[in-house]
Amino acid sequence: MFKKLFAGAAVAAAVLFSASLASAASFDFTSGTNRTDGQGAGWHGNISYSVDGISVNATPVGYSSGGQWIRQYDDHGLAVYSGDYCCNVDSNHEVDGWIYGEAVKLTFSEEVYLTSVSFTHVDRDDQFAYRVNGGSWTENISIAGNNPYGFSLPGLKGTVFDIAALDWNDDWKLSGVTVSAVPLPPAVLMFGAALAGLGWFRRRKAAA
Ligand SMILES: [Ca+2]
Ligand SMILES: [Ca+2]
Ligand SMILES: [Ca+2]
Repeated sequence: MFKKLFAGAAVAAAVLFSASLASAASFDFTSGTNRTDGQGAGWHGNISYSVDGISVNATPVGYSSGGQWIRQYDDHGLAVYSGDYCCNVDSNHEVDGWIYGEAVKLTFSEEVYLTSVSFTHVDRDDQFAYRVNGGSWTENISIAGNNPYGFSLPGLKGTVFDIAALDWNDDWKLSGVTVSAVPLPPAVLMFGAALAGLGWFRRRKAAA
């Protein structure tokens, strides 16, 4: 009896603990590890990754409605190509601000806290700007000496993050981001604990 009671309490405690622990996920865009779109190398309409149960879909934002592509360069990160097949051709295979500010749009499978972003191909004049859930753009932020760039904790809360090169001389590749899960509200935790308790009670009844 005491053993069972202890087991039930342990289950409830485990549910509480795992649900309230904000798990961090680190997305590395410089390798195919954790990639889930299965498209391999080359330019695509989207590229996706999954880490610790959180997945992200990365899509390109550029100056043409007809020719925006995203690519994962091994050892470098995500880059955007945009062109309209006519007059404007993107000669910079990075995320760049020439003619039109390009961006990598990151859409997560759940609401997260974005805690950091990291870049490669960073020069002294490279900056980035971002927006959350389609809101307004931030001011340009200098990257050099600030890479990876960490947001004030707990991070930026949202589901969709655009990381952009808006200035004409900004060009870089997005090499990774870290996020942490948004902890469940106390009501949900209580409900989870109640369910765990109920499960223990049922098992106990069945055993009797
Ligand atoms: Ca580009
Ligand atoms: Ca700049
Ligand atoms: Ca650069």
